[in-house]
Amino acid sequence: MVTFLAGGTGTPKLLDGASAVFDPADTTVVGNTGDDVELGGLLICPDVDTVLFHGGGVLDTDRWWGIEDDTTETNAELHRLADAAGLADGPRYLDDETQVGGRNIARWRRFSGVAEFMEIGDKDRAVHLTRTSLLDEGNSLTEVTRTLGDAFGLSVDLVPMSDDPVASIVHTDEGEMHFQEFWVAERAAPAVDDVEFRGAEDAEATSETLSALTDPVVVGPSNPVTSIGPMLALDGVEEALNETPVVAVSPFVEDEVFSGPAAKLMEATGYEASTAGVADAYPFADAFVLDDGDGTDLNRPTVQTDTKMDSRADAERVARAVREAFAEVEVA
Ligand code: FO1
Ligand code: CA
Repeated sequence: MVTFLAGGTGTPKLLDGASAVFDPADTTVVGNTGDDVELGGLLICPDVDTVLFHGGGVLDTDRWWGIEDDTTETNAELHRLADAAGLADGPRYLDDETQVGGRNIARWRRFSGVAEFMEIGDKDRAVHLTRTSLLDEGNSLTEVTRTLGDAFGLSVDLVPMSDDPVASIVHTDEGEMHFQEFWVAERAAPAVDDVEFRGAEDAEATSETLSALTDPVVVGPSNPVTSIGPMLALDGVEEALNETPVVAVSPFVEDEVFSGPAAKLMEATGYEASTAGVADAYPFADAFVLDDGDGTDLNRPTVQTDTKMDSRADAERVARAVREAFAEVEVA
């Protein structure tokens, strides 16, 4: 049995090769939900969906989000309508805290659908519609994710970290904003002061998540702040990681990051933007997989390989290095 903690791009890339090394039937993937937003009344779970679409063989692997060859007619029409009506473009937050059905709507991640600021593909939207409707019928996000996993023919067990809303809020020189506003609308341009996981104190890790954390855990090369941070902010998660073997794959080669805003967000939250900073953020990690070109001395067992992943063969190589790292901490 093995459990992967998954954020946006790095860990799904690793999962692409992991099935050759770890039996998918014995693999659980815990998805970050700190990036989730409600947009035009639909709940979007980008990190969970990347794993879902990847497992279903339909992920757009140029962008590593959304469905390949999806159309965007509804999104384009939303922009056309808003423009014709003279409505301003850009993210529009909703302020009320209405409870709808079983869905715990939280205002700090709620956006109106006017001029939809994230590009939601037409097939992608069908997933959000189905998810939101099943939540409104009273199902938990865990149950809905299992249903969608079956629909996409997933061979791994995919679970959201929590059924409760948590939102990664980025505090910037232009005010506080949701991670999706920072990343998609602002292209990560504002200077960052801090990152907050709003709702995390009141949110519970699901029992499925806590039970998966009794197995050996792989922290993929995801963003330590916005992909893994929301999970670590939940009660019981770090404690569980302290009790089980953990191998982390660095998303850096020394101080060079592979993709995304990790460096900026790490510096803002008090970590060095480097492999050494990742090791500081993961005190529970028992061993690391580092790139061949990464000479960081971590005082913890390390296995080195080429960690750049552009193909399934690359991902398999990194997954084999993960297995070797587990051997270093005496877990088969
Ligand atoms: N990323 C973008 O840069 N622009 C988008 O318009 C966009 C839309 C989008 C829609 C659905 C989805 O699941 C993901 C989407 N992403 C988009 C990716 C997302 O913003 C982040 O890359 C992930 O949250 C990172 O973990
Ligand atoms: Ca540990």
